[in-house]
Amino acid sequence: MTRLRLVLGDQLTHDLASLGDIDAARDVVLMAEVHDETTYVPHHKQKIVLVLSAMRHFAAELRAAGVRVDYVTLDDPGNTGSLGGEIGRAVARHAPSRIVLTEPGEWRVLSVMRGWEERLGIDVEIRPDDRFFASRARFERWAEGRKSFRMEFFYREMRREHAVLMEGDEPAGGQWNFDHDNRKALPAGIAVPKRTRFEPDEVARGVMAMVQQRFPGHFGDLEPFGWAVTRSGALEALDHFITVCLPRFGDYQDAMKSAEPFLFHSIISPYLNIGLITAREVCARAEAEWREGRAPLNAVEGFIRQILGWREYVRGIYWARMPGYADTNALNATRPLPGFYWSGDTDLNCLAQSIGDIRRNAYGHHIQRLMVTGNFALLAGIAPAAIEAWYLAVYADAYEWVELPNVHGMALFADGGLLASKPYAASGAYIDRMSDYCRACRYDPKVKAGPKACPFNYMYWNFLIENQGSLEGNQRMAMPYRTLATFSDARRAEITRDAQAFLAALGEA
Ligand code: FAD
Ligand code: DLZ
Ligand code: SF4
Repeated sequence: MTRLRLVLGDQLTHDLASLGDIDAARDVVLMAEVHDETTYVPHHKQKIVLVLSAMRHFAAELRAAGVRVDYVTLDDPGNTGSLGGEIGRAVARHAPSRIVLTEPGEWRVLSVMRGWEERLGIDVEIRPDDRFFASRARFERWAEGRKSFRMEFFYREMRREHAVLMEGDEPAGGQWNFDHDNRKALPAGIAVPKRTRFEPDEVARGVMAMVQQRFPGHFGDLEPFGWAVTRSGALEALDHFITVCLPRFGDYQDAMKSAEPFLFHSIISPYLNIGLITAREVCARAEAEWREGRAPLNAVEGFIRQILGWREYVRGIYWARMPGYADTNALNATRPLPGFYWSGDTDLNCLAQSIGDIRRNAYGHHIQRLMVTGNFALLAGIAPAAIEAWYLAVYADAYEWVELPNVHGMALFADGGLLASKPYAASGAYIDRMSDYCRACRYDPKVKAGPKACPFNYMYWNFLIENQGSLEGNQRMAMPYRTLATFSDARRAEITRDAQAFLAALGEA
């Protein structure tokens, strides 16, 4: 009997669980481009081009391997616009005995899929997504009984369990974490490598024309489009990172520079998140570089920690805490999202540069996300749901399972400290230390009050004053609160006055 196997746009992996035992003679793979998935947020145009082009290539690869693929394009006249509608039409076309799925990356999609069995009257089998090191059940076992989750302890268990960077029972180099060697500012004159970008092939050009015509109002520049849209292209990009950038990844992981959007970062998250390359193969490649003496341990450990640690950990939190996770708002933040998050039109140069990079590339690196756009949203008290919808739209790698914990937990502290032990709040001094943005800004990071003062400075202290009740008891916030206690009443009043004037003007931006 025919089994209908659905492959979603972020499941483009040939050994995907739902393709595992495929019978090429009888089974049918369904892939569908649908309006609902392309518009649930105004995705960056490049993200839509990447996903749909990669889907089309993946379908062609399956067909070349002898698999029957039923592929529905966005402009198919019968397209119902939803995954549920397309699975229903495919059931009518193929009369399968069962539907086989791999669990999707988002709660929103899983909750719809759970209703398919009853609606369609046939068996629906949902298989765990085994492309991650830790299954959802494995993370839940680790999390059970813990009041707060700390990535570092989870990461150590993952290192041991998967024998990554281990020497017997001990971590390679005698320590689990080499962060004290990392996170330097970028030295003047350092050459930043030119990155592998890809000319759009015929498939991508076709999708670009369709996206331009159908989604002109979506965020971001369509061109130049430089993403790989096949596994072989993604492997080429990975290879360039591993051989050219990895040795300095750790050192300059937190640095920011105008007109250098990628620095020494890997730029592989869009490929990892749609399955063109897998976390296991990326970690294995990085570890081999260290073992063969081509990259230092601080760089390789730092890089592997992002994937085997952070990426797995945020996914675990997402599934352990959804659907309620998104609804918490520990700091009662309610301000609407300022319009400049979409336009980039602001005189705060760090924000203008970071948002400009995203508009051009559908990419921003971690510190831009956390310490510029995220830090501003935290200090300004932007409503979590408003800023989360922005983060989900603007990056080529954005999927809720990874976006939400990073924004809600790490950047906004909206979960009250489940994920991060303290808010990542910082004044202009941090951005000045880690970037060249302040040099070309009309504000001055060294000025604390008045029209020339960097808004991050008074917003930082205003944030501490406004959230004193919630944050003062946090051990890791003791130092800034001790400093705040030394401020005179006049200084506190000045902070409040400057912050309120700035925030009031934001409402008009
Ligand atoms: P590198 O800096 O080269 O890191 C290597 C890999 O490690 C990344 O490709 C990614 O797979 C993984 N990684 C690193 N940090 C994290 C992290 N905190 N959580 C999960 N994986 C991580 N990542 C996404 O993939 N999608 C998102 O929507 C997303 N939203 C974010 C929002 C905020 C506010 C913050 C602070 C971080 C977010 N991240 C997100 C995590 C991280 O910033 C990106 O994965 C990274 O910048 C992608 O660029 P890269 O591939 O060059 O990463
Ligand atoms: C992101 C995305 C987009 C833009 N379009 C599609 C699509 O047309 N068809 C599809 O199957 N998947 C698409 N995706 C990926 C899905 O949004 C993703 O599978 C879910 O969000 C679950 O992670
Ligand atoms: Fe950003 Fe302040 Fe620096 Fe301007 S001075 S770039 S607003 S941190």
